[in-house]
Amino acid sequence: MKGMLERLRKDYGRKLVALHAWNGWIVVILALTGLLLVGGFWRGLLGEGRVWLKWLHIAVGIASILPVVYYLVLAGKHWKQLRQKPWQRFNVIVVLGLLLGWFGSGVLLWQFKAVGPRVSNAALTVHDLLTWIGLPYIIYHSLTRTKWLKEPARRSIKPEVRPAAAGKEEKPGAKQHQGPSSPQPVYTRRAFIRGAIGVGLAVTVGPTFLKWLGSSLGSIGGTNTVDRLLEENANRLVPNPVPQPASAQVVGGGAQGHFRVYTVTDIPSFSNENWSFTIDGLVNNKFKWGWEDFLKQERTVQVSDFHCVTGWSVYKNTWEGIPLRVLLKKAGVKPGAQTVKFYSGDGVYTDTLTLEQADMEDVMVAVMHDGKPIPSDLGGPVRLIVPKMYAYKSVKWLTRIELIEGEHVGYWEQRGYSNDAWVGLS
Ligand SMILES: Nc1nc2c(c(=O)[nH]1)N[C@H]1C(S)=C(S)[C@@H](COP(=O)(O)O)O[C@H]1N2
Ligand SMILES: [Mo]
Repeated sequence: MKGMLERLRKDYGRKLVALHAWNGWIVVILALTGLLLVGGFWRGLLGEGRVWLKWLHIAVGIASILPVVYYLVLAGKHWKQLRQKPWQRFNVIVVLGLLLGWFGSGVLLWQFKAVGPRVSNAALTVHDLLTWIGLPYIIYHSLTRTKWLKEPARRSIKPEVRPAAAGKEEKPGAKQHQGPSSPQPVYTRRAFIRGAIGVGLAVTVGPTFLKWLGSSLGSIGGTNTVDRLLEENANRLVPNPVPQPASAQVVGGGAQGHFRVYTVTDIPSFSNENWSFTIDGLVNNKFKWGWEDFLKQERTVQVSDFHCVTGWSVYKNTWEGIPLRVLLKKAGVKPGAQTVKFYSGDGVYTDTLTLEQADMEDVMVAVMHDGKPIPSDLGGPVRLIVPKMYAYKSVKWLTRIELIEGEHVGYWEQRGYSNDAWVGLS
């Protein structure tokens, strides 16, 4: 063991440089794949590619621990070397903290099913927070250390090793007049460039960071952005549904957390003219309702949590709608039917439940959230809610339910998501 450590530590300087380069590339890959994954914009474009990207991000993320562990083997010597350089020591601590934090929270996000939503939620917050702080830090760090900045830096630190100065008798006073290569202006230029990069990053990344911070803190405070989404509602369905008392009072006390708007298409918009709700396939009574017919149906109210596989949840949603089992009863499922297939009005997204799953009492065709219509961004006017399963089952803009024989593979399941969507520990 000792011999092995010795061997690992041999050639220490060259190895540190190589480690640093490896680490840099790993961070670049993780940053790019991570930002693509988080950007809602890419969902539809990437499709199946998104699932591959996620696996790449996870695999490289796991591999990222190797250079860290290797560094720790070399760290003792490096640390002593940095005795006189508190800022470099600070930098080492920050980068190690970032890498370990990203790694730990990343493993928890990867294992979302085993750890359950509460842990995933916390891990996602940590992962995001480290990204918003760490990425600008690392970009700043690497930009200010590229060669063109480093060379003058070296000269300014050690002016005595400049070949031009070497061997010459130093005449007092002569050094002050060496023009642009004298230490003072070089330092100023470096400081200026660093400052400019810092300001540039603050301006570009800052607003997104503040927005994220605002919404995370907002969700802790119990407010969320649903009201804002409702103001921007693209749907034009009249009249508005009249909430049941439990819904109007928001018996759940108001949703906690905020929805990330996920869609694989453009957000569709509906009006009384182009919206309808159909049940067909293997049923005795097919029907197709317009908006006013839909509103005539009896509705119930439930309070339930909503979990996405990517780590975020919204707790204590007060949903109002028609229980799916009631609709299926009304339609009269024929004996040959095995699968309930849900179609989105976006024309692309589908998902399924087995008949047995569809019979769970909290599966709901929802039309209101916290006493208000569901905004178009969140799947309104009518979306499916399957509280006991991850939210990719909760089809937005639900317009059709078909009873079929055999199986159908839903949109994300076709692209690698598990058919088993049960939420684990809660
Ligand atoms: N039509 C449609 N329904 C959908 C999706 C989608 O992209 N299109 N995404 C699913 C996923 S993965 C999640 S997490 C939730 C997100 O719901 P939200 O956008 O209201 O937050 O909707 C689900 N239903
Ligand atoms: Mo999701």
